[in-house]
Amino acid sequence: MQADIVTIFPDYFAPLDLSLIGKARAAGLVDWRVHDLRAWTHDRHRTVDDTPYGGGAGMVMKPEPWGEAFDAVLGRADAPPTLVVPTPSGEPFRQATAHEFAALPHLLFACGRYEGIDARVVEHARTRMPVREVSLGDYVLNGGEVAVLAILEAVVRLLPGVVGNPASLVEESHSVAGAGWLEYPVYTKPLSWRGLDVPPVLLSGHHGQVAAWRAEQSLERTRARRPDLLPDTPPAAEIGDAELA
Ligand code: 6GU
Repeated sequence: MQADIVTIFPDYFAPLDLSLIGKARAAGLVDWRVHDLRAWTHDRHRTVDDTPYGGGAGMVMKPEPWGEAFDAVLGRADAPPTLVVPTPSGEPFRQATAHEFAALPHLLFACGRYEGIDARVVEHARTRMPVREVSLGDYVLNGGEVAVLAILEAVVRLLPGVVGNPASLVEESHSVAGAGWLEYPVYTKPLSWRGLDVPPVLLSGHHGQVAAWRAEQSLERTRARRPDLLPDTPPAAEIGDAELA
């Protein structure tokens, strides 16, 4: 997989080399290039923003540097990449989105800042390549850089050979979390720590009971923290043991 990242803060991406993703790069499984948007400005001050038409607070990123940046990336590629634009007004970025992106050979990330990028940039880009505007959640970051770090980590760990033990990915997708519930709590040694004991069922050696306990914990957590993930939450009493097994 190839990734191109266009940003006014290239330094944000230096830590990528330290991570799991850095190892994947060293192994030739992924490569990325970070481009400074200001390389495609032509004025003395290397201006990338301007005031919004229609008025309002803040600044908007000018279209011209973005157009030239995309021209440069497209010009070097045999086939158009998929443009990924992180924005709080995008579609939700989910695990399913990470799987979709992991199947693509080339991603181009556009990191906006300020109040966003002139809307014509995405409009024009759509005539040349597939575009995905994605959001990490219902809160506002100052720019796309942190979002791209998160997206890349979610995507690259799905590439064959990146995660040391592929069984952990399989387990993940077959797990309750993979089914759309939150993950159950996990424990390791010591058995007793600061007066807190590991739940005895986990020591029982009874696989069925362990699985049922984990499913129940997942469901309870999901109900408490993310009820939106459950289709139509019936009252607790209506959920029988059969459903939890
Ligand atoms: Cl993807 N970008 C920005 N700037 N803010 C966000 C976001 C993305 N997701 C949530 N907030």
